[in-house]
Amino acid sequence: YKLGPSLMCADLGNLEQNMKELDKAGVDFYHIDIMDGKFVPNFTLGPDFVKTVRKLTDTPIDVHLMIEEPERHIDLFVDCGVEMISVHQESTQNLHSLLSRIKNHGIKAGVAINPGTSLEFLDNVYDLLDYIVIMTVNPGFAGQKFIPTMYRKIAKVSEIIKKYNRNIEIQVDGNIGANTIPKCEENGATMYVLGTSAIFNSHHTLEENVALTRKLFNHETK
Ligand code: S6P
Ligand code: MG
Repeated sequence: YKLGPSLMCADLGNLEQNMKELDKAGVDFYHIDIMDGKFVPNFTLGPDFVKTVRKLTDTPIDVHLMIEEPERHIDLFVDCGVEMISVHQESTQNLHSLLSRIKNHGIKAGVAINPGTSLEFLDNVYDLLDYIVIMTVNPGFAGQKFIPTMYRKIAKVSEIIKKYNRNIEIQVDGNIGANTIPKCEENGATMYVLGTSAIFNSHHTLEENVALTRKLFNHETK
């Protein structure tokens, strides 16, 4: 499994210090949420923030685009030097061509799927996918509650991937923590986005919280 802190939940006034601790804790990627106030009812980070993060770390950066018409803005994010970009199935009319564009830049391509979206479309784009992001909350805000029907969706996506016989990762995003990680793992999730539920809370230091999070996984599947 891979662990990726969601930087919208970091203490932005102490970003460098937060990232030093997280890199020391050995996190596998950084997840950066981009919201446009239209596709989702909130605004968050943008390309300048992504560039700042790039300067601070060599750890892979995963950009999660929650924006309308992502095809209009994709180059802005490609140019930030990131390793992974996910776009929402619901946000574009041209998913296949958009994913091809991302892959042509040598960047891993992901599709993010809202809780209410079905999985049939995957049959038409799986040849281009490096990862699938199962939204386990409706996107827009940190600190929401996990939607329990999403466990079955994770299991379904695992089955579909097996059927395709391709190496596609399953990322889960939204309220990932002690109460939800064991069941996500059981159902086949491989990448975990860590926000307020797992690490960005005042109970312990970031390093301690990453260590505690690792304990939630079944060691056999490490
Ligand atoms: C939600 C966003 C997520 C959040 C993450 C926060 O719209 O895509 O990446 O940052 O869910 O984690 P938590 O534990 O506060 O839900
Ligand atoms: Mg996200």
